[in-house]
Amino acid sequence: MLQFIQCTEQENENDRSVRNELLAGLSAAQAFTSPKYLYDALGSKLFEAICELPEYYPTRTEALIFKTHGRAIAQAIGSGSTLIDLGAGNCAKAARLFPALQPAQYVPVDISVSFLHESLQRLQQQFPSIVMTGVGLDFSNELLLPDSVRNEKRLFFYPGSSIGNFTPEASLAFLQRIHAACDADGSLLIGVDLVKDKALLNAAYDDALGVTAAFNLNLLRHLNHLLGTDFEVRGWRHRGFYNQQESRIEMHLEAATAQTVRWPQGERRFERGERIHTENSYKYTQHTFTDLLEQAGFRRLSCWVDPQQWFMVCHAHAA
Ligand code: AVJ
Repeated sequence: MLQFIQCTEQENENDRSVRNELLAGLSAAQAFTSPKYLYDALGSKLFEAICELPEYYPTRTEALIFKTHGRAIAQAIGSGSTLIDLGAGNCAKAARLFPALQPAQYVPVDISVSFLHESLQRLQQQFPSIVMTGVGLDFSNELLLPDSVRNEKRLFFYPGSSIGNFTPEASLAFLQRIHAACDADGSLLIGVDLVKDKALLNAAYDDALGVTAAFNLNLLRHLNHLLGTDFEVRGWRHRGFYNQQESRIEMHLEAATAQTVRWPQGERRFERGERIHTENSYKYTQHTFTDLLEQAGFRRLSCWVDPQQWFMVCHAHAA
């Protein structure tokens, strides 16, 4: 059985609240934008390219953990789960777990259900015995799943260290919402990037080919499209570095020269060197992250790391 449900309004280009939120951020003394605007069609492709870079270890390291510990992970989870894939995209990471996990229902969730159509049609042919329910939902603020998502044995899947985009406080709130969406038999399978040598972190977010720079700079093209701003991409530089104090990677766009950016209802002057903060990617120690899971109400944790201890995958029961 295959079903698609669009829950939240899809963000369209003239959405007032999106405009207001973005323009408020751009007009702030310290200009900022939400990292979700990095992912237009080209941005999503550039992120896929990032995942192939030798410097960008998270994707490959997480995959290694799933490969090495797949049996133990499947054993901790058991079969017949309702696999809820948060930010599923092309559904590839979850699909690799199907043979070992044998879920009863697969529920990929993404902002737009249209992202899920093709991949899910194909997956349903490959795994006809799994009920598949594609859900279009912006789960960053609220996690209200449609009724056709079974309550039994929910397994929330949140790989790739996407949790790193939230501040630790927002992460706790997000994990609490997942916990609340679980019955006593529910659980969470989550990937998180770990604190490591600063040089490795800096290289992963400022690669030699400049793919991460292109990914970050592409935001300006996306903003021009969304807001009618007149950003000149060549007038900006990518900055990506580890902030040890805050335990996070920061990405910024830095004005190479003083300039004024205009849009239909306003403008903003940027001095040379002034920045727009475009992303945070928090890094955890094994201990601070398992603490956070327990604070959110999760119990009976099993965690796996790669030999270099660069990345961690945790399974945690709701009760
Ligand atoms: C998709 C949020 C996990 O933080 O590593 C990669 C995004 N930004 N390179 C990350 C990203 C720059 C990525 N996450």
